[in-house]
Amino acid sequence: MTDYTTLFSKRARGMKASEIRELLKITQNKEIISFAGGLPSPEAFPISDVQNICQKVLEEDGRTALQYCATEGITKLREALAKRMVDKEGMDVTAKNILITTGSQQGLDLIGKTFLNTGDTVIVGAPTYLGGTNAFNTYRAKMEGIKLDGEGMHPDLLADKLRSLNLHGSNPKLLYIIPSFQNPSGVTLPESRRKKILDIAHEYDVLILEDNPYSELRYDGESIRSIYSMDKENRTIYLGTFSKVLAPGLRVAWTVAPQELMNKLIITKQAADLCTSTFAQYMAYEYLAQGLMDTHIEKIKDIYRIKRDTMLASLDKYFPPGTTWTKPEGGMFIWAKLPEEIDTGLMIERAIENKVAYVIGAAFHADRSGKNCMRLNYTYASLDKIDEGIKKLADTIKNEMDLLKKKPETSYKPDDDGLITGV
Ligand code: PMP
Ligand code: G9A
Repeated sequence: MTDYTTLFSKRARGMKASEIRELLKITQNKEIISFAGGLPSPEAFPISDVQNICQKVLEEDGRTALQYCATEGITKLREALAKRMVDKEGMDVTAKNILITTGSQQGLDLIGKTFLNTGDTVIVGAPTYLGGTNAFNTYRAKMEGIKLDGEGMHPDLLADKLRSLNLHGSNPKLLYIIPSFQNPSGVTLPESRRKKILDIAHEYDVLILEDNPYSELRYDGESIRSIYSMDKENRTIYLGTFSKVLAPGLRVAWTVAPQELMNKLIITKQAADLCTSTFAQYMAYEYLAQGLMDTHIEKIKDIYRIKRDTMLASLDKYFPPGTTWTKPEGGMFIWAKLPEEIDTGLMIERAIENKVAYVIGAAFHADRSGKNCMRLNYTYASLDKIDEGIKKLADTIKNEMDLLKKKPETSYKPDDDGLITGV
């Protein structure tokens, strides 16, 4: 065999490596201060609680916890999550609406596999989570990006886009939304926009995929109801995960869907992995049942709030004129916009040489725009490294500006469009 590429499916040929996953390998080098991956703070992992639970699960339920389980997941975890969705997100759901998945990344893939044909259109934010676009891309969908402002997707822009696509004979199937503390921008959709977006989805008969890993990580302000809880027409599918609030290594997440869809999603998952790790599900259940989840979330919120404030203060202190950034009320990310002539994709090499990393803006745009932008994660780096890392990054940007031999004050167009990407 010399040329395997001729054997690859069209689907596999179109698949691209995730820039986040690739960077993760580089940032494992301890010398590099990483603002790249959206990783929780490793110092905050509740290791001894997990150890105690592990012991309990093995002693009391070892024979079932180490066995295969139903594809939809273990009943007591589905029940506990349904109750949590009712209490925390105001959803009208029971265990029958919950499918346990291996990370919400699997939820994204299962939804792509279940709904998307080659050439179908998915509406996404510009920027949006690249794991989402990668999942939809696997099923050869077309992505249509809608620029975001400081409050996420503007319903008018969404309506305009759907109208013009309709005129051209395209009826998008899916609208992918990360409503709270969006990855990568950190911005949050206000309740009024959520309602309008639902109305528009109704008008154009589009399914909404509400991906919500971050809403419980709110550091200021009031929480906002989920889109799923406002939906009277069963057109929303919701993704939740333990990854950001407990530990991504557990790989336990859940998809909430109208019952009519459940059977199909379960069949799709059967072919993917039979079931999510039974053992990990028992662990997640015990963590919830012992009431440890809420205490842990309060603890990490206190840690992350300080980290966010530290990063914002360091950005104020060091970033040069002509740069702007979002000020998120929660989640894990700040989105920074640099002068237009800077390409963060080219600058990343210099940043890594300077021992600091971020994710490049183009990675979060289906059309590879957003070249002058970057995503900064503030939860992973230790508190004492955040200031040092932002200083290194600011120095990298200033050098880049010098290299381009342009003065930021004269070359940069002021950010008066309210959009968080490009001009
Ligand atoms: N969706 C979003 C918006 C995310 O940020 C992430 C992780 N960064 C995921 C899905 C996937 O998370 P997991 O598979 O660990 O649940
Ligand atoms: O490690 C991953 O791929 C999960 C993190 C996602 C992100 O950085 O957004």
